[in-house]
Amino acid sequence: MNLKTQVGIIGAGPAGLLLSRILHNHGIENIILENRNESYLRQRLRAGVMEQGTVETFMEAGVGEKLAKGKMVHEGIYIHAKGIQNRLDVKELSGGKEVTVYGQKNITNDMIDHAQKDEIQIVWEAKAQRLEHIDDDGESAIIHYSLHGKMYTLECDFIAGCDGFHGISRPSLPITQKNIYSYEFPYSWYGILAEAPPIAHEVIYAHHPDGFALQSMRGPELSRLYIQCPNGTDPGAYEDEWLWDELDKRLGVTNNRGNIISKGVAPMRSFVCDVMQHGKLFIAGDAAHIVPPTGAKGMNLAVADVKVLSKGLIHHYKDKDDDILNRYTEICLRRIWKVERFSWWVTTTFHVDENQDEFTTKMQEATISYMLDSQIGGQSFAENYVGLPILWNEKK
Ligand code: RFL
Ligand code: PHB
Repeated sequence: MNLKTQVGIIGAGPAGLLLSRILHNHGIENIILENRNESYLRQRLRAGVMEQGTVETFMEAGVGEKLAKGKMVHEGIYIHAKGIQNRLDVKELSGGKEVTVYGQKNITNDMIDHAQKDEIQIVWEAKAQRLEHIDDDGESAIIHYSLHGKMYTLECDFIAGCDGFHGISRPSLPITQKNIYSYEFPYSWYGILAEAPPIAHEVIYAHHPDGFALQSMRGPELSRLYIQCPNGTDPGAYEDEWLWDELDKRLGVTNNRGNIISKGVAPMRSFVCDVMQHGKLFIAGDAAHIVPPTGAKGMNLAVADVKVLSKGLIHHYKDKDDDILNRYTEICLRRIWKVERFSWWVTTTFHVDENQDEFTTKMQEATISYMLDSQIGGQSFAENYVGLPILWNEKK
């Protein structure tokens, strides 16, 4: 079907769904085109930790009733290093802020439910193939998309490219290699979801000679655990027994063991595209940047972009004011680079490279003890962990 709307959104991940909801709340028409089918989106397991500002954004957008009931609030984290279990009081160190554990899968389902209740159009299995008239040429922008083997168009005033790292929006911008900053880490994460009560009520980050490990959760009866593994590891590579023993050793706890219902391997990459807009096209979330998962920032960054983009579009339609839209890339990047730095720093502090020399290990241990022993070291971690503010004003 050929369609027409005000804002055409590509992708129904957290970025696309949230943008759609906020625009809808302000009377701005939008349609989402999503490549995958609905059940795939509803099952996809990913992020877990939300910054305070992310939770507030979902609440303000009116999709937070289940989040308010099901959320697990964390006031601190555990750091297991040199055989000792330490706790960092993030709430105290950040002046009263906290983070929340609530699965990306759950908030995705909540947003899809709301969209369907309010008859916001999500076209499933619709793959955007080509964008036309994205320049300021006085024409409507057009997304050419395929659906069940046929090509159609979505005509719109603006295109929001929320189509993740492998989407078509970023490559449709007039960018060159010079606009791309990328780093591949020499290790990956092996993640499991297990039907077992998490042993610690807050997240444990472990620095261990055999590699990083993390204990998190998705509910009172569901543990989410990760260990560092070599790049290219097969998800079937590790036996359950070996995994539990390795997790216990690295995390310094005796985990509750239960049925492992999911195993997956995630590579680790840092990536920034420093152009996030051109004419009528704006990109947001993983389409524009990737962080390694240590520090839990990917979805939070996507939400921050959407806060800026939605405000810019609301000002455009309601006040004919394009100041924020014009400065979209600049406002977002100011925060993105700091979050990239934090994610890279936590990753390189806690992971052990195969060929790591002893000096590097000592530097990692000193970084961790600085976080634990120094008020300012702890505050610096906590300020980033609970979420940095968006700076709206022009750079002085
Ligand atoms: P998404 O979620 O990738 O959604 C993009 C959507 O676009 C669709 N798409 C297209 N649709 C139509 N036409 C096309 N041509 C299309 N091309 C793509 C895709 O099907 C998809 O549905 O991007 P978005 O919305 O920007 O959201 C980003 C987050 O999903 C991501 O950053 C986080 O999951 C990262 N992440 C974490 N983030 C956190 O904030 N906290 C965490 O605790 C956290 N833990 C994690 C993570 C990511 C992980 N993995 C698997 C990489 C833990 C892991 C293991
Ligand atoms: C998660 O729960 O998936 C998680 C928690 C903390 C992180 C990354 C991921 O740093």
